[in-house]
Amino acid sequence: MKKLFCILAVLALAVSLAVPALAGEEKPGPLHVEGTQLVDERGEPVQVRGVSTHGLAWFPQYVNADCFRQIHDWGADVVRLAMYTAEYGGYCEGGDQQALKQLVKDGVAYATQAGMYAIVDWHILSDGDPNTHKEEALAFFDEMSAAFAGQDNVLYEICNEPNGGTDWAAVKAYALEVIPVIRANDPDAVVIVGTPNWCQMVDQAAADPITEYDNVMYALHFYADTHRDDLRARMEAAVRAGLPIFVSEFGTCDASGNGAVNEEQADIWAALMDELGISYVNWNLSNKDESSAILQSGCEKTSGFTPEDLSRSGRWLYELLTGERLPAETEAETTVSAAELQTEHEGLSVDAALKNSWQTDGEAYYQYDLTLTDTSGSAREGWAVELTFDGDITLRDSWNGEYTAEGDVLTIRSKDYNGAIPADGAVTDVGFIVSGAALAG
Ligand code: IDC
Repeated sequence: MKKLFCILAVLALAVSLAVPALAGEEKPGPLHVEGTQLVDERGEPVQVRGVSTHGLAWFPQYVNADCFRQIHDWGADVVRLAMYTAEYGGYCEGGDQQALKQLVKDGVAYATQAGMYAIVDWHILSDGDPNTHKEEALAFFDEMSAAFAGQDNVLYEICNEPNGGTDWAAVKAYALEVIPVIRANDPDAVVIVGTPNWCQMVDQAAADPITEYDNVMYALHFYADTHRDDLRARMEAAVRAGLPIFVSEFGTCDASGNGAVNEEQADIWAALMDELGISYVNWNLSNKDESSAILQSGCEKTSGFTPEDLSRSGRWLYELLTGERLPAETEAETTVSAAELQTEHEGLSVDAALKNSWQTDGEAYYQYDLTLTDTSGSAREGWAVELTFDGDITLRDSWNGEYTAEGDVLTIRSKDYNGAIPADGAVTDVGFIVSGAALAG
């Protein structure tokens, strides 16, 4: 079992993310696809960059005029409106369809006011094959494309991430039914089509692209801490083979949407997308307690964000979009260290809660409490867990375990009095204090 967690304490900053007056509120003009490239009305290559909402049903509060304007002021040209179709409260599985459609319409209106493009995203996920809810998709896109027919700034993403063995033939067949419905209302709109295996198999689309319609692009999605050279090579090869790619979703962390933020890999991806002129959209605009969220989980604001409101992922995105560095010196980002926590036994879940943290003499101190819970359904005698930190640590205090600290790894073994864990039972009151170098962000 493997669990990742990040420990991040950011001290408040008095600086506000007030925005440079950028290009102004220029009206975004129509986009077309020429060869592999998105182009503007003059046929000049354009690259649009921006951010995706989280699920509209769960985080509707960020669909507001001030929020979208601020994102635009950071340099974003596009907002993706992610409407889940299946997951809890999804459009096709019990969600409030009227409310969700209204959020999409409001989102498009706010994006328009802010001078941005909007992507209407039919966010399939656990419903792996877009044909599962094809009838609802046809009706939805008919209604949406009729509503936005007169607008140049709306793009349609007709199936977020085909997965679960759905092949390109099935996705293509679906696209060939949905595209004409959109075209009937909005003849020139750019349509983004998902590709198999969570939008990684762009090679399959490149081998058999849609030739019946123009202005079609193909989605590639990546998560920087999971997908690296292999997927970059596949993206590049597909572009060389003539496929127009739109990275309509990517994360700076791992594919779960959580885990460690990998700025280094994210930078490599951004450089390649820039080089190839590929447009991209970052996941996600929310304060959910997960590392892909661009806002700190404690931030309750829905606009007017300041640097301390941004998560590590948010800071990366802000710097990328604005081309500015956020002030680091006052920030004392006392990371300890994204720690990786592993147990030696299958079926033992480890919850490490950060109870306290402080700094003394340039060292950052962290106090944790662990709860070990059996999930295997069988009793065990004795346990051991291993935590790997970002940097070397020194063990300062510990209780109710045998501890060994070596380099960046802390190993904890049971004492004879707390080694037994009954089936589905738990051990608590295991804890420690470690210190490490405090890193300036
Ligand atoms: C994740 C969210 C998470 C949510 C989950 C729902 O970050 O909060 O609980 O969906 O199942 C994708 C998907 C996107 C995922 C994201 C991270 O398009 O919906 O969001 N991800 O797992 N593809 C690859 C990663």
